[in-house]
Amino acid sequence: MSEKSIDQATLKMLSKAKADNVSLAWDRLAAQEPQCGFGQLGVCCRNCNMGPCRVDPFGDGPSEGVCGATADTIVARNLVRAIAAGAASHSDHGRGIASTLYASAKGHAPDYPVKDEVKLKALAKEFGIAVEDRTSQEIALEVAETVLDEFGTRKGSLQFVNRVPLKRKEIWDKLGITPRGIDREVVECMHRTHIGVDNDYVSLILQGMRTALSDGWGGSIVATEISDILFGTPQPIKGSCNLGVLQADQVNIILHGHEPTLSDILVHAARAPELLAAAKEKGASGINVCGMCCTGNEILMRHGVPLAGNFLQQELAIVTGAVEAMVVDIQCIMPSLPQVAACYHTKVISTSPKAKFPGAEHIPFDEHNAMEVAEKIVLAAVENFSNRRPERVNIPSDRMDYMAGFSVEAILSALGGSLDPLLNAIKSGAIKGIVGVVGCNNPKYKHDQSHINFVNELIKNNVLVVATGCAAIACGKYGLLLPEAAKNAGDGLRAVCEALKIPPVLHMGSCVDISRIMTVAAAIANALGVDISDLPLAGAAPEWMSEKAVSIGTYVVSSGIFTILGTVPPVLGSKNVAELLTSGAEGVVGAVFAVEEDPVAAADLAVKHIEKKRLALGLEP
Ligand code: NFS
Repeated sequence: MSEKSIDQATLKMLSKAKADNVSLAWDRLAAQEPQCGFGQLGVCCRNCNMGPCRVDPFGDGPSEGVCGATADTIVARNLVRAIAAGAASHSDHGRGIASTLYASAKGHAPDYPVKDEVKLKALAKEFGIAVEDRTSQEIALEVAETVLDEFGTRKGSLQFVNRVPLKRKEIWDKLGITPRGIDREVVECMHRTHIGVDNDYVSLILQGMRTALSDGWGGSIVATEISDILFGTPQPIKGSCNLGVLQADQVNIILHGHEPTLSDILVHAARAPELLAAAKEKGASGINVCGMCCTGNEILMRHGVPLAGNFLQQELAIVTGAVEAMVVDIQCIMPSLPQVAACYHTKVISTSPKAKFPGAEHIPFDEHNAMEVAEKIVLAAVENFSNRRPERVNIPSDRMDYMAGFSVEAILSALGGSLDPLLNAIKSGAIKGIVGVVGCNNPKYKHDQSHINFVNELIKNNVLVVATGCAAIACGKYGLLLPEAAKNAGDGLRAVCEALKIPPVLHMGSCVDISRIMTVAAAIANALGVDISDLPLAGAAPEWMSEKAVSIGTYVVSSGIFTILGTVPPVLGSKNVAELLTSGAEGVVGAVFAVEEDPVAAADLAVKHIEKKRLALGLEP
C-alpha cells in the first residue's frame, strides 16, 4: 500500500477501500497493465477508418499508416489533438464564466452581482472600454460582450497577448503563432489533424503552440479575470485541508470539479438557516461544505472553505462513508464515482449539461435561478444524512492548516504595492528565481511524492514556489502553504518570507489561474525591460496526467519558460518531435521541455536553469 501514496489519509482510505471491496483508480491501473506500448509512444492513429494504424518504433514492422502518415506525423497530430482538448476545456470554462457575467449584466442572473468593481474597471480599461459616467452594469455588459468576442474568428489577435513584452510578441508574430480567436485555434487543430491535411510535424506543433497560447493568454485568463469580478479577487486566507476536514457529526457535501459558478453559490446556500434547521432535524450538528480539486481551490481562495483533497482522493472521500453528497460540474471527475458511491450512501449529483455520469443523479444547474437550485442540492444532501451507515464510517484524522489566496493583487499588496521588493530580492539573490509547480496526480506515480520532494528541494535552494491545481493541494497537505514552512527554506528565501509573513509556496489558485502566474511573469519581464525567456523562472508539472496539462505546458514553454514534466508524455515514438520539444524549441521560442521522473533530479534541473538565466542577466548565480 505504501508504494501508492505518501499521504497518510490516502493510505488509510486505501486500506478501508480494500476491506470494503471497493475498486479504485490504482486497481483499474493494475488491470490495464501492461499498458499499450504503441499508445505510450504516441504512434497509434485512429483518425480515419482505414486504420487503426500503428507504426513500429523498432523498425521491424510498418513505418507508416495506410495513408502514408509517418511516426512524426502521427505523434505530432496526437499531441496537437491533446492540446486542442486541453485548451478547449479551460476556454469553455472561461466562456461559461463570461456568459454568467453577461447574464448578470443583462439582469438575468440576480444571484451573480459584480463583487469586484475595481477589477471590472481595470479590465474594461485594458480592453479600451469606457468607464467614466457608466454604471457597473453597463460596463459589465460591454466587458462581457467584448470578452465573448475573443472566442470568435474575426479578430486579428487576442487582447491579453498585449500583457507580454514586445519582444515576446514579435517572436510569436514572426512564427505566426499569435493566437487569433480561441475557438478558431481549437477548430483549426481539429481540421489540420484530419486525415490528409497538415502532415508536417513542425507545422503541426506550431499550430499546437498557437492553440495553447489561446488558452494561456485567452480562455484561462478569461476564466480567472471574470471569476474575480463575479466572485471577488482572492486575498490571503487560512483554512485546512485533507480528508480529515470531513465531520463525523455533520452533513458533508463535497464540491468537485472546476467552475466557481456552482460552487461559490452553493457555499452560500449551505448557510441558509432553514437548511441548517433541516440538518439538525436529521440529527446532524451542521452542514460542512468542502472542496475537491480545482473548484475546491476556487472556493478555498475566496472563502477559506476546507479542501478535502486532490485528484486521486476523490474516490477516497466517498470511501470514508461520511459524504452525503458529492456534487460535480465539469472536468477531472472520475466516471467511477457512482460505482464507488453505490458501496456507501453517498449521492453523486451531476449538475452540468456538458458532463453527465451514468449512475449519478442529475440536478441541472442554471445560472438564472442559481440559489434555488443550490438550495435544492443542499437539501438533497441533508435528506441523505439519515441513510448514513455508521458502521461504514471512518474519517481519517489527518488534516493540515494552510494559507492560500495569492492572486496577483494579493501578492502586490503583500509586497507593499509594487513588484520592487520582489525584484530586489531576486537581484540580490535572496530569492534565486521562481518556479511554478502545477498539475495533477497520476496513479502511475506515488501520489504526492514528486510534488513534495520537488518543492522541498526548490525552497531549500532559495527558489520561491508558486503553485496551483492539485500540486498546490499537495503542498497544502504537507504544511508547505504555511508561513512556518519558511524554516525549511534556504536562508535568503526564509528571510524574505519572514519579513513579508508569507509562505515559501504561494497558492495562486486553480489550473486556469496559471494565468495569474503568467501575468506576474510578464509583469516582471516588463519591469526589467527583458523578455520572459530571460527571467530566472521555470515551470513544472511533476505528476501531470490531463490533456489540460499538455496545453498548459505548451503555452508555458511557448511563452519562454523552461518546463519540466515529471511523467513521460506520449511523444517518444517520434525522435523528431521529441527533439523539437526538448531542444529545437530553444532557438524558436526560447524555451524547451525536459522530462525527469525523479523529483530531486528535476529540482536540480530547475536550479541549474535558474542559475544560467541569472548569469545571463548579470546577476550572481
Ligand atoms: Ni488541473 Fe484542476 Fe487537478 Fe490536474 Fe484536474 S483538478 S484543472 S487537470 S487533476 S491539476
